[in-house]
Amino acid sequence: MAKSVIVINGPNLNMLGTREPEIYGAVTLKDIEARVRAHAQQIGLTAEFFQSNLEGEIVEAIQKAANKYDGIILNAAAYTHTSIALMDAIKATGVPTIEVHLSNVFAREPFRHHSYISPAAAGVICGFGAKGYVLAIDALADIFDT
Ligand code: CA2
Repeated sequence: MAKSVIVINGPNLNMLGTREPEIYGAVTLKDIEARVRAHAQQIGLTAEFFQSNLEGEIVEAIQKAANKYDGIILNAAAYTHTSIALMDAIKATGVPTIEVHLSNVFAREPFRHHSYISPAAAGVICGFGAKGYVLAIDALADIFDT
């Protein structure tokens, strides 16, 4: 059976393409989903998508992934820098998780340089815009194959 991936996006990412294109690009979340779905299919994976502005809903989505998906791609947005709950959820599921950020968080304000997600993640991709999600699919495919 094809390995499956859930792509989880956090707060405000539903507004992509409408504001701050100089930081986050002009693509919408729907565009990103279409690109990721197409690439996943090309390499024999399936991808599903979830976005929420609420921390608890994201915790629940990560918990539910434990018995349903083989990998997680997570852009926790601002919760990256604040949420011990998300870190604990990722550790508890044991599902390989790739942390993605559209922007290069290390070239931005110091408060964006710390991530609670990174210690629980298999790897981190940042600064490549929407392409980062596609790279994360390839990273998970490599993990699945090893
Ligand atoms: O670069 C990323 O992907 C971030 O996760 C985006 C978060 C930010 O808090 C992180 O430090 C880095 C912010 C997402 C906000 O998304 C917007 C989209 C359109 C318009 C305004 C905000």
